[in-house]
Parts: sequence; structure tokens; C-alpha cells
Amino acid sequence: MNSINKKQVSLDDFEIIRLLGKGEYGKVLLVQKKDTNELFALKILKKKVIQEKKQIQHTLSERSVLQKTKHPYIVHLHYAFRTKDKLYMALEYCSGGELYYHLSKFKRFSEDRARFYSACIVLALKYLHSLNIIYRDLKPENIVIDALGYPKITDFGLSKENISSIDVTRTVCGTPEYIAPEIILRQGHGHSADWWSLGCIIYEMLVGLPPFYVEDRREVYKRIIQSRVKFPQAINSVAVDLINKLLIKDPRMRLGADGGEEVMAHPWFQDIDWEELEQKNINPPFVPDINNPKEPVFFSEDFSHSPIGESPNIATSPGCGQTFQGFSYNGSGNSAVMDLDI
Ligand code: ISQ
Repeated sequence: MNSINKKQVSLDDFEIIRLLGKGEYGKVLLVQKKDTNELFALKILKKKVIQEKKQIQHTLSERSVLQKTKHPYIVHLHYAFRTKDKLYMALEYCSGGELYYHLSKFKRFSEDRARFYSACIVLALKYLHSLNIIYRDLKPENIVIDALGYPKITDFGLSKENISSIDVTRTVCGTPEYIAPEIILRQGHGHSADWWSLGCIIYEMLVGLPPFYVEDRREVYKRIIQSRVKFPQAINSVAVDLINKLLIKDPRMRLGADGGEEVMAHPWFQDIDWEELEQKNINPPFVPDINNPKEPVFFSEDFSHSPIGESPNIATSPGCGQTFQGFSYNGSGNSAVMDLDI
């Protein structure tokens, strides 16, 4: 049952500007809403691919997570709608591009820049955990930078809601380099899995490569489970201490196991004013130079010449199946999560 009163949006309400990214399940377009001229990142997922890949629960989870959340360091979902064969999510557009883009361009960040992004992500994770949401798929590709230089996490396809640390899930998913050992070992996982991924990201921002990186995927898994992480000499010992504590193999012993406050209290974050950061009152160390937000410069050039055509906008009809019922959302924020009938 859909309790939305406002007019439902559709693809017709947006002008397509450019392709921003492409993944296994669909693509992300830069679009402009015709009536307000606002820019959005429109994430488009093909229902067929999602169904084939048994990703339905993930997709609905992403929509429902994003709809629930309102946080300065989490991308906001403004609208969600569907057609006969696609699902659309109009997300807050972050014109500074993916963290991954900047990391691959500069190889690594200064300690201050790495600390700033890490601290914002700590606040986002602490907030998600307070809602009993485990992110599970934290990686530089899933962090975008807004026009002011603040990072935001996106892509909630893998996040699992309503899981307490005791009531664990047993699904293997996520990107190998950042995945926690307890997920690989199918020992069930809780909030600590996200603190592990944060440790991997801090390492990558400071060192230039993920901590267990090697070409062979099986070898990555082996290293995650068995190997101690090695650090180049140049890395600050306080940062090394934090990363080592976030990369403790036993999730119960890992920093953050007793809550995000433990991570916030680590000496590496000593100079962070957490309250000011939560209010976005701290100036980001890097501000993207954006002349024209409609001409994205911080996204991979691979996509800039790709065709961006969208198939005709066939409105949802009663005959299109009930599988994705409950997906649509008009941004009012108070519509019920509706019937996620999977
Ligand atoms: C927001 N802004 C830019 C790119 C994005 C990609 C995926 C999800 C949200 C985004």
C-alpha cells in the first residue's frame, strides 16, 4: 500500500546530462530536474539483472536504508520510482566525484586529508549502527565528495538492516580487499565488520594500496584471514596503531566492537572536534574546483563519450509484477516503507 499523496515523479521529469558511472547492475546518470533545475545522480537498476542475480533484497534494502537516513555524510535519496523493467533512485549529486577517482589520481592522501575523510566516515558508520544498519560494503568506490569537499557514503546495496551483533547474518558478499575475515569465514558478522573496512580504507588513503592487495582473489582472502598487515616506514606510528586495532581478526577484540566512541577516542583523531564535524563546521582540506557542476570533472573519463540513452519511459502498470512493490518514494521522508513483499 502506497501512502504517498504528492505527485509521483518519473524519468520524464528529468533531463539526462551525462553518464557518471556504470556497474554490473546498471548505471548512474547525472540528471537535471526540469521544474527546479536541481541536479541529481540517478541510479538505474535493471530489474531483470537484479532478479537474475538474486539481488532483489539488496536493492530494496538500499532504497529503504537511504529513505530512512538523514546524515551529513550519507548521500540523500530524493526520489525513487520504477518502470516496467527498471528501478530508479534520484540521489543527492556530489560533484566532487568518487573518492576512488582522487585516490587513483594522487595515489595517496596527506595525513590530514585522510584523517578528515576517515572522521566523517566514522560519524556516518556510527549513525548507521545506531539504526542497526551494517554497511558491509565500505570501499573508496562507495564514497563520493560533495561540491564543498565533504565525503558521503553511498551504495547501500549490501547493507543489512535490523541486525544486531548477536543476530548475525551469513551471507558472503562485498569486495574482497575490504571484506572482514569473519565474513569470509562465514562466522556471522556484526557492526565490527564495518570498522574492519574502515581500517582498510585508512590504510589505502595513507599507503596507496589496500592492506591485503594481491592480484589473485583467493590469495587476498587468505591474507585477510591469516596475514599481519605491513606498513611502509613513513607511516605515522599513531596511524599504524589505529589501523592495527581496526584490523584485529577477531571481531570481538577489534576497535569499535564496543561502539563507534572507541574509534573516535583513538589518539589519531585527537584534534577532531566531533560536534563541529557533525555540523559540517570544519573546512574540508580539499575543495573541488568546480566551474560548471553540469560538466563533471572528477569522474572517470571512460564514461564521458558513452551513449546515455534511456529506453522509453513505460510507466509502471499493474501487470508489471509485484516483486518491486514498495520501491517508489517521493522524497517527503514520511511515507511508510510500504510493502517490501519479497
Ligand atoms: C552521487 N553523486 C555522484 C555520484 C554518485 C554515484 C553513485 C551514487 C551517488 C552519487
